[in-house]
Amino acid sequence: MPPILDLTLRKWRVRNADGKIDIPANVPGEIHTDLMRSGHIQGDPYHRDAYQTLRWIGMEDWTYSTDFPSNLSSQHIYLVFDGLDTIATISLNGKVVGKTENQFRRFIFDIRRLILEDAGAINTLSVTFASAAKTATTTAKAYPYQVPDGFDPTQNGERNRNFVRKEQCSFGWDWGPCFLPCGIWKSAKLVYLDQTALWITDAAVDIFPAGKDFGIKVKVDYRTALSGSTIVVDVHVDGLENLERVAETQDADTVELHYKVPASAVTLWWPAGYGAQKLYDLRISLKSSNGNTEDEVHKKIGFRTVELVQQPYPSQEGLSFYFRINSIPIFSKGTNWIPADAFESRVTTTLLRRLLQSCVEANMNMVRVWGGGIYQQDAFYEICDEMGLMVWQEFMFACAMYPVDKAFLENVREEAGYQVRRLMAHPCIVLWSGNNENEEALITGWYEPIKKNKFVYTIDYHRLYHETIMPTVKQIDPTRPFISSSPYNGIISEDPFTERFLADNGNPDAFGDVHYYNYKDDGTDVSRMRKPRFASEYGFQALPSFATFRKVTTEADWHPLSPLMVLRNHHPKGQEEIILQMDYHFKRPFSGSGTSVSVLEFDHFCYLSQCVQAICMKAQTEHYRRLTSLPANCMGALYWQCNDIWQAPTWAGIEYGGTWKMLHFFAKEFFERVLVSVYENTAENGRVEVWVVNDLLERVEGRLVVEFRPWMSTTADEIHRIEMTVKVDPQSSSRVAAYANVEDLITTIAPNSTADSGFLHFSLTHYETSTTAVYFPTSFTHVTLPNPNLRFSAPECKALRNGLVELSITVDHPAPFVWLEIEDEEGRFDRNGFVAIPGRNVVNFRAWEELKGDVVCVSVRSLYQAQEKRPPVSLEVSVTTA
Ligand code: BMA
Repeated sequence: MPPILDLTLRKWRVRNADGKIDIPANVPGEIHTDLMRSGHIQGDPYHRDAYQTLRWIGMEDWTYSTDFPSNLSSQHIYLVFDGLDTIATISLNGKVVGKTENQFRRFIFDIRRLILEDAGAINTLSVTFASAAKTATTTAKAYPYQVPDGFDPTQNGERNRNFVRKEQCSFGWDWGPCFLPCGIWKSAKLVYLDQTALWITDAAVDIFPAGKDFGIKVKVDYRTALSGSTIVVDVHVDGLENLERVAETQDADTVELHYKVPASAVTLWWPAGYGAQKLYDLRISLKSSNGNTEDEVHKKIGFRTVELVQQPYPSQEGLSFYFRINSIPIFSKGTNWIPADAFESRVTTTLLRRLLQSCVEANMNMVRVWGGGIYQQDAFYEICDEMGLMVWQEFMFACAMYPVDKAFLENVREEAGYQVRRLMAHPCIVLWSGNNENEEALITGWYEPIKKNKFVYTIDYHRLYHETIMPTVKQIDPTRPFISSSPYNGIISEDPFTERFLADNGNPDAFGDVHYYNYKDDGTDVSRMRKPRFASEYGFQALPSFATFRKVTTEADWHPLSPLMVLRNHHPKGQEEIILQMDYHFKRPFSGSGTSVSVLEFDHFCYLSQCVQAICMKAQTEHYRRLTSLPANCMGALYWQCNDIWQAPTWAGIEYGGTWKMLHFFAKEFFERVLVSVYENTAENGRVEVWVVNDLLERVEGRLVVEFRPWMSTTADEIHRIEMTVKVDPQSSSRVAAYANVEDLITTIAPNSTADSGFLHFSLTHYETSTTAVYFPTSFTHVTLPNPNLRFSAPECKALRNGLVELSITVDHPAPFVWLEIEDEEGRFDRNGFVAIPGRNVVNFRAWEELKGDVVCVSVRSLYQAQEKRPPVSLEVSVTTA
């Protein structure tokens, strides 16, 4: 490794154009967090409508500067930026070194001729970031024709984002604020390269199937000032001591090596739920033949094969669309990932680990890194590798048309190449996808100019995704699947390359993936939903918990339709839609339209919005899972959206900060590998169908017990039950029972009962495990619940050594949607939003780390509380450590 100077350790300052603000800065970091530290942003930028008043920051130019001594002389001196956000002019000692316009590229400049080397001389380095919003507008204006930017005023953002290669949602999105940060957002360093040094600038590692075995291709780019010495490259994989090298090529600054790895020599990497995630340490070292100098790079790799199977069926229209890993078809279960913060410097490895751990704990095996955000930091993919979370990785283009002038395409080509080389060693990545929804926008004419001249935008689309990104990806990473967009209908032929554009065939559900949203109809009525091969987006909004929302708002905002609430919900009519969906299922916790409610009513509104979101998402996800068997053969359910960028009403299942919404607890159940799923088939006169979905590679055979429990029951054994034997083949779904309608179902089990008098509980025992499901036969608008008299029966809890706390709740009558909240303690419950039954119900709280306080406040409520407008039952729990 040549000597380096880590520029992140230098003292930096940042100033605006007129120098009125001149403050210490952080590298890596961004302007907003610098301004927060200096007090120029007072308070939390996420507070209320602060994001609107802070918009001036994104309109200014900002100059970051530092200095460094000239204490090293070298033949070459490189300045390396791993990320500049975004419109940057880099100067050294007052002379321009270079200009960059892409947040997603790494830049290396040879600054040898500009550096001051005299002893005692001080070099001044500065990076000026021009306003991305202003640049976007100027560039768009100068472009020969209009390129629709997908702007929606409800998102309270800036225009023309499509002209700047910058995180698209930083211009505002339907779930996120517009801040437009700028800054040196990744590491920065100087590399001194002299005659005795070698420097690896890039190392791309491709693991691919080679017949029944694996191949490893390592491509190393390096720089050196060595002359007359050959470069020797060595690749070592821990545990695979005798790698067989099958080819080697060497150019002036590149070496490419191919190795063969017998399949029998490796332990495979598997997605979560299918096996272990074996990772191997790979070391690439470069040496000069005289042995004096060297450099090395480490990567963690895994061996697995990945195929995106798009094959015809013998007797039906369309093609399959599913991932086959190590020859096993996998039903992809998971969610869509957005940036975890508007300010990336606040996204720590700990936060990423908690969020991704939350995904695995909810039985997910895939996350889709959506194309409107950022290519995630290395830690994200390392954790996904470790946890077995497959990644559907998009290129950062979303919901817009994009320019295609030469400079833009060249910029994108560099970006795609860099990102693919950076990420391709990760076994977790199973797909590259060109963009989010741009094909749908194009083909179905989302924007006016497209309707007027579709040819222009179709040719542009082809240039960007088919002629620029696709060949770049295929050349570097030829075996990993690539699709040009999501949603996508596949291709008609490879040669000539011809896409089956989304609207160009009769049955879009029979090809590729779909995005489906329907906010108008009852979100639990699956009869209107699509029957796709793969559902890569679907969702409903809910509020964050009141505890979370309260932190960034004031009392005046606590109304479902308060101006602030409506402002922060960036989805048009989002609040009304939440209320509409609530009306299908529950009694409103307030009277009237929601413009004036009490604090308690608003608290209940937050809670109820989460109940609604959870049941709608459960219904839709189970619909896709039931379709796993032919004819639909649906093989994926990735809901919108995993996480939140701030505290607002959004589609997220996990709040900003990491608290699980009710949806995420439901996800844990609706993604279980063996699922009992009950639904009312409204297309068939309300027939109630009981299904078992089996994701396992083995047949499920077991006893299914169905119990009816009256809401008025006061003891745990006041139930009616029937039992049946079920058998379900591996990796399939099967209808195991059907009843003419809800009444038929109820009276079969409990002869004198009615649909509104109780609920059903299903439990399926197979081998040693059991799966349970709850079914409410009617909407809660019709049910009168008795007061369950919720209480905690354990005033003092023991924290077990692994950070687990056992809490118990006692009720007099069954209580649906029992919801626990814990204040100021970071962790998650093992279940939540469940039906408590008379007697003691145990819930475990597991802290992410050590439990901090010995007194924590836990509150619990149920639907009864919400509808009777009673406060949640709160208790201070003193935790003793075992
Ligand atoms: C899809 C996504 C996002 C959006 C979400 C909710 O269109 O791709 O762009 O945030 O729906 O509207």
